[in-house]
Amino acid sequence: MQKLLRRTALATLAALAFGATGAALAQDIKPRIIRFGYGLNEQSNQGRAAKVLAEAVEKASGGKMKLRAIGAAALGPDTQMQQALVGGAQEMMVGSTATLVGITKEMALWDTPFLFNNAQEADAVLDGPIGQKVMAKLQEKGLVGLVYWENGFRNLTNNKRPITKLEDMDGVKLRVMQNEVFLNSFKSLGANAIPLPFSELFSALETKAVDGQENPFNTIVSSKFYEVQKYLSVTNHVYSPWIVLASKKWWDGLSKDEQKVLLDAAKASRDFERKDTRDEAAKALADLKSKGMQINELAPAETARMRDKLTKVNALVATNVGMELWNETQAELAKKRGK
Ligand code: TK8
Repeated sequence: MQKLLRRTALATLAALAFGATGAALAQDIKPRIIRFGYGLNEQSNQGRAAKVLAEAVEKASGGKMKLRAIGAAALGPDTQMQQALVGGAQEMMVGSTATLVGITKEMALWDTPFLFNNAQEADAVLDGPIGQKVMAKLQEKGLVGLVYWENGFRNLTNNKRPITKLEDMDGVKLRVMQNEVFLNSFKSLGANAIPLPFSELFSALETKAVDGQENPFNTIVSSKFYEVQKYLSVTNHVYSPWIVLASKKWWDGLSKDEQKVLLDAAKASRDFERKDTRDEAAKALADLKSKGMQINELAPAETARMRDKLTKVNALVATNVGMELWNETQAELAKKRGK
């Protein structure tokens, strides 16, 4: 009986495996090499998810579509890759929505300080109608958005002093993303905000060209910022998504089957990435402490003061993304919060 069961199970597995390849064979899928660029290194949440994406594409296409994940900004910083996608010189990438604002202004919505209170709100809005509407705007500009990944809630590191109150930000030379809202946010908090591409950040910290930076725990770990930064202040001042993009020029030449392979694989990578990122973030503080960082959490009253200062930039975001989208987002969040 045991044996019989095992044989049936094996036969089923074989049928499934054959079915999968059979289906891939029957589909309209051509051999393709896909260059997929990203900014962090291979041993990061971004790198791990890129690998999962590559495997999913390979499997679903019966080995015909090969996604080459190229990390550490070897294909250039986010903005350079975006241009390569628009021009059709590169097929795919993952990067920050914040650096996309120059192409699609609606992406600035995600730069709103303290927009989301937790990851569940972020998932719901990003994967829901609002996130999809913002993503669809990319098409007019030569890009196709597939899914949002989690970069995460951002926190401050620096070498000057622990940030325990608003005034501690005074004059801190802080690297920010190349993005107007981030630049304005940190200026209004009193920092000396300096926009730089991520690929230049580690050496800017190392050479003390800047005092600090802000990124989620995961990146502080994977990019080894703890080697060149003393203080970590937990502010959670904004949630940053990453977005998986394809060149529209290239995408429009794919068959429906090929597009489906990529979209399904992108969704699988998203689900993996969010879980992996959250698991890692939950352990990161202990990890960073053991690596010698001095960590402090901002007192609620100080967070409130920071929040207060930052509401100034909300008007800027609203103007950039359009009042309609802004109001719709606020209404959606109010509904989710039961207000
Ligand atoms: C990686 C960047 C990074 C972002 C930044 O390419 O620039 O600080 O948080 O994740 O997109």
